[in-house]
Amino acid sequence: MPSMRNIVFIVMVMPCLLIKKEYQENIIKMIKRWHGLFLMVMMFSGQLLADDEQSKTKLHKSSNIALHNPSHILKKPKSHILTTATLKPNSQNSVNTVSTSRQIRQYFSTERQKIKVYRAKPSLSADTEQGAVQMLKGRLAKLDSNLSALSLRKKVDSLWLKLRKANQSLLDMSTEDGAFLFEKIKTDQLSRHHVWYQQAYEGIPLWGKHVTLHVNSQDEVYMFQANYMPDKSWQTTVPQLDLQEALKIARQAVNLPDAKIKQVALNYYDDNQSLKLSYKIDLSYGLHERWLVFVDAENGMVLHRLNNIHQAGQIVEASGKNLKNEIVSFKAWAENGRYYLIDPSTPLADASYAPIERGPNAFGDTFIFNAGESDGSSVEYISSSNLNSNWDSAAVSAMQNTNIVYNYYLQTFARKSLDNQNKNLLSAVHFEKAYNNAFWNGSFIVYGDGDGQLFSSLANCLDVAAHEMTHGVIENTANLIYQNQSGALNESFADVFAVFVDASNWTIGEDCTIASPGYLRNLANPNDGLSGQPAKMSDYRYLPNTENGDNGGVHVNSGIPNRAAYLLAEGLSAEGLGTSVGMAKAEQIYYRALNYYINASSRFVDVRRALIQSAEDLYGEAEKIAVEQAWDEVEVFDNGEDTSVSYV
Ligand SMILES: [Ca+2]
Ligand SMILES: [Ca+2]
Ligand SMILES: [Zn+2]
Repeated sequence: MPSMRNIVFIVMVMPCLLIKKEYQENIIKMIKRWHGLFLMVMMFSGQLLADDEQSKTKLHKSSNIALHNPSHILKKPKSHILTTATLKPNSQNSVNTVSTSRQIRQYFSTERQKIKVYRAKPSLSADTEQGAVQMLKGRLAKLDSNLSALSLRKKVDSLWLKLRKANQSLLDMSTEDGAFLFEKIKTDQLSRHHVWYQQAYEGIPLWGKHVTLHVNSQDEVYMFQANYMPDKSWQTTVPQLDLQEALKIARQAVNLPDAKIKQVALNYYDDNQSLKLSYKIDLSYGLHERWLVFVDAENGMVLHRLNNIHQAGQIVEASGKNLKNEIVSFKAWAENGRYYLIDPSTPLADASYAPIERGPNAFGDTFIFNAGESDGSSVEYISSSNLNSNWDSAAVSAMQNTNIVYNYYLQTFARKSLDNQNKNLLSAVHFEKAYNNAFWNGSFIVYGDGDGQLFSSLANCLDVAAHEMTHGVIENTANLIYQNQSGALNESFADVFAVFVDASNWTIGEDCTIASPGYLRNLANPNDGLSGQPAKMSDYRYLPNTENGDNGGVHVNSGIPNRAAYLLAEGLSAEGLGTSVGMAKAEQIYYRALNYYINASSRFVDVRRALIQSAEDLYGEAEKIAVEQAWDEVEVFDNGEDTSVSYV
């Protein structure tokens, strides 16, 4: 299958960090083992699947969770059935007529003076965006003396109604029956009562909306807390979606077609825009899966899903020594007394799930794996029995550098991971024995340990992590084709952003290169480096577009655009050639060009033009001139003619 081979060759060779002639043997060796990487990817996904299936099967057999009959749970008294009627509009002086938060603030400051308390000064906290009171404190309401013989439950209900009626315009809460459902009451050692109510509309709960009333032993309300929806004129709806259809949608939403339905109820779900009538469906599967899914009862859209397993594991703050012997803090996953080098909160802090059992989610998590000096066919989780010691130091470095690069892109460009859509950040350390390279394979950043002569562990190099992760960013932006000039630009952008991230020097690989001169490449002086590179077009090397020719010299000719980047950011000033724009402007100019003005087949001259356009967009004439000077220096001129070159 030659086509399959070629695909794998491209995947393997594209991200290689070095490919000077004397190291091409390594590449060729690697290519000969092409089946190794292919196997790794296949085996890896296969292994997760196998584990997942096994544990599910096992758990399935031992678990015995009773299936509730949803039709019983769903059945509601007749008064709870919704109509298409609309609530009457609010009165003119209600909070909802106040449109801006500033007006709402003013409203509350006036209203604060008028809180109906029977004694003492009240205090008020409010959500000024929503126009909703969060807390009232003071002597807010006292039970009428003729009611003191009533049961506790009747007394608190009466106090609650009294408080609402006395402060109707402030609270903007319905005083109708069914607007608040009693939940529970607790009495503490000071004989104070704490009462919880669930907000509802015509008896259907508003999910997550509760109020708490605090009553002292003299039957006075001394405090009130709330998270509620002010009484808007809600449009009522009736469920259009069939229950069985909703259950099917919910099972699909959590990818568990055989999940058991533990409970179903109609709820209103606040999606921050409106109140949606929904089926609230509580699902379980085995012991490790417990989900709450909200399905819109009108159109079947999944409004929200929430993993309800809390005891299985949790994200914890851990620390360990990296390859530099520094103590590094990072997030880890704690489960069954072990700690794993997994951060499910980066790049997306969504609901926790079971990362050990299920492996990486579709997106949104960071995992560091151990290839165990293999070709990746036996990757394992990295874990420690101690939160703050005994961690694999190469893995700690990989986690640390992944976080730094992720945060760089987030903070500098508001970019959410490599694809700007919270793609998983997956790395593997200890790839093969004494492997002198690192690569990006489209899913994983993979690090070798180095042979101890040419390189030490490549996971120690922040700029290597940034280089490989930037290949992932490029793949999701300009997607420069990995051959000839566009390929050299792919390599160059990976190096340039590696310097923007690791900004203290213009060299690549100084923390993991043992052989002289102690780094792999030098953007300021491309001739000087473990693999010497050309620094201007007159030294451009016309290599064949083959594996042996480094795809037309992608790791060779990248020296030319590399030096142009150095000149733009610092070198023009440093070498007395003009005025550089500084790192902060340069990185914005480069990022904008990569996103909007560079395409898959761009040549050097196209990037010169793209950077000029970005400099003009973002800054002005001085920055535009700096781009022109930088590219003139490396002899990439723009005379408006076709400057494409032919390849041997
Ligand atoms: Ca996540
Ligand atoms: Ca560096
Ligand atoms: Zn590369």
